[in-house]
Amino acid sequence: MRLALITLFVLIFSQFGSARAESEPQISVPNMEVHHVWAKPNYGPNSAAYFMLTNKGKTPLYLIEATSPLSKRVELHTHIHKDGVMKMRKVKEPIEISPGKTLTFAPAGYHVMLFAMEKKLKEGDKLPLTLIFKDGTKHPVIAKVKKGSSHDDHRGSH
Ligand SMILES: [Cu+2]
Repeated sequence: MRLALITLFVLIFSQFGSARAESEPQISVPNMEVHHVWAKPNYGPNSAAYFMLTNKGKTPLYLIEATSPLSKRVELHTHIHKDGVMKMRKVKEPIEISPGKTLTFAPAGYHVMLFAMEKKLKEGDKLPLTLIFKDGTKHPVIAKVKKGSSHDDHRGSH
């Protein structure tokens, strides 16, 4: 009886563990957490990646760059409304994340733009990315490739 209870407990606990896995942070250091890292399948040669970054420290974080071995040109982008049209724009200044705040990279907002990829991403692929901060720290993450909802297709032009 006791063994059965323990087995049941282990089963429930491991189920819980696997359900949580996707939202578990990929970066978990004293001053930040990064989770929900994902990328779009390619539409043409380019793709875009997204994540959520929480500043758990007491000073602002500044994201300045992202890199990937699958793209020679990676830029941090955002969308702006100009003359009634939504356009992508390269972010030249560091992206500040205040203490306690979470910054969400998402379709139609901030995104990591990957140009001229060496390999087309398809659903289920994994895309390695490195996030680089103003203080020189670099954090590797793996984006899971999946489709977003249809309205947030990343088809903007440059
Ligand atoms: Cu872009």
